Amino acid sequence: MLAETSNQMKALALKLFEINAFKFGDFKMKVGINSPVYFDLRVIVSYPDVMQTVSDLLVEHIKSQELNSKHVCGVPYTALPLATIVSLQQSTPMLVRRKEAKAYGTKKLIEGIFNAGDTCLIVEDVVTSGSSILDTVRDLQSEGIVVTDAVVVVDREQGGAANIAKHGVRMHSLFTLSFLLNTLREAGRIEKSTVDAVAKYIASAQINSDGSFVGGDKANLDGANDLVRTRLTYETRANLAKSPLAKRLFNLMANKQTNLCLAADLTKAADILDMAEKCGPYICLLKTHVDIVEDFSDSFISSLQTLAKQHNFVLMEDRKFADIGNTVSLQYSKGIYKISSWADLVTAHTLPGRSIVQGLKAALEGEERGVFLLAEMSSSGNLIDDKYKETSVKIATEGGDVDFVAGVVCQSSNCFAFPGLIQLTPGVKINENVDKLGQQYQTPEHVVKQLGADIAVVGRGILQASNPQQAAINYRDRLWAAYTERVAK
Ligand code: 5BU
Repeated sequence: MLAETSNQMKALALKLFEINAFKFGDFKMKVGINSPVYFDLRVIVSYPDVMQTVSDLLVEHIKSQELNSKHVCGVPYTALPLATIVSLQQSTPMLVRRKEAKAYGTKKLIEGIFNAGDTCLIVEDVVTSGSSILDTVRDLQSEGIVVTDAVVVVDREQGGAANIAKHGVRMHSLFTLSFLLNTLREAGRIEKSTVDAVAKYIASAQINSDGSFVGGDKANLDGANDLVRTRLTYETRANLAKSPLAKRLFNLMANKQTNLCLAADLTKAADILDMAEKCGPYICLLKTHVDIVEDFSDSFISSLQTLAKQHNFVLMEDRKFADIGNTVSLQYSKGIYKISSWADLVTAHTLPGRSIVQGLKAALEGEERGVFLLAEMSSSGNLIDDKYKETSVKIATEGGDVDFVAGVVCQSSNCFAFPGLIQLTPGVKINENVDKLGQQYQTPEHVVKQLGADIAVVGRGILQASNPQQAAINYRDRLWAAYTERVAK
């Protein structure tokens, strides 16, 4: 590879990681097991510059490998736009494979003009077992078209090349998973433990073209679970986070050794400041409900910010925004509280849909901020069901705003898989199970070890203790011990 191309490839690898075209974590795969790496190259259609670079490199690859053919055909659907650009750049006519033959009319499987005996180059985005390529090859061959080569963007190195070679098709990949891992490692974007976990998984998860595993032993997949979110340290997760605020908070938690959030639900500014002063050294996050403060003032906020700096904790306004984008944008930045001017983090419901995230982001003027999206609540009888929860997590992990989403407020470890997000869990108290108004409590150990909390929110457990500072120390110690036990397993 030429040095210039090699640099271009490395830059593209980093860019693909940045735009979430691939992620590390614990993901369910089509073949029925979990994988520590997940590719979604569908996102590149939203980044014309990335699309351009990928297709330029594909064309260069086709030329250097002398893959001359009469037609090109993309494997539906992700590779279709790529195949279109390759076709345009090379003036090679395209063929389009229908995934389902039309129920009416001509029942054609392949659209485009061709003759039996014509050659066709396959274009594909990501190859795992190679079965999608083989489906396309089969349909082309049934029309008499000759297929000998496929260019692909990423080879996951799980046996796809060998599988398609058995059917007489050579695979030419732009990237291998190993190259991507090494490039990210070199650039300091992932840790060695991530590289090792993925490498271990790839070595043991070789797949036949029918989707079965080589050796047939699904239970023995080394590394498949090594990137489970709750087993990773906060340091590791800081490196995997897409949101700058999540990165900052993970690092702060690791350095300060605390995963305690104080819910400072008091109604006098002086009381909140007093509590922040006493508990500051033991918390990573101080959470406010600023609309319950009776004597709110700008000087209260500046004092709170000074304490946050002095004791190194992050500020979260638990506003639970829930309106249309335009309204939340105003609620976030205007009015008496001007939340966006001081709160590092806010919370929001996903009820209005993805536009809530865009609305909040639109209010910012360059400040580094983040949002936690609610996927579950701790109150008994709340109306959130599994579908709502799943969609909330999708909003948090997919789309163009993932750099703004720092975490998810939820009550269970299986709520989301991506280790770069922080799980915030309220409803924590040592000596009580419920309050009189529907709040349900769990112990510090239970929320961290069983429910997957990364940060536990404690309000009245500390605020109403006879010695709040001692209570904060106690909660901090128990929560941190539970976390260290969790990651040591
Ligand atoms: P408590 O005093 O520890 O019960 O306070 C819990 C805090 O967490 C309080 O500020 C709530 O508004 C907040 N909270 C919650 O309790 N349950 C939830 O599901 C969500 C937030 Br979301």
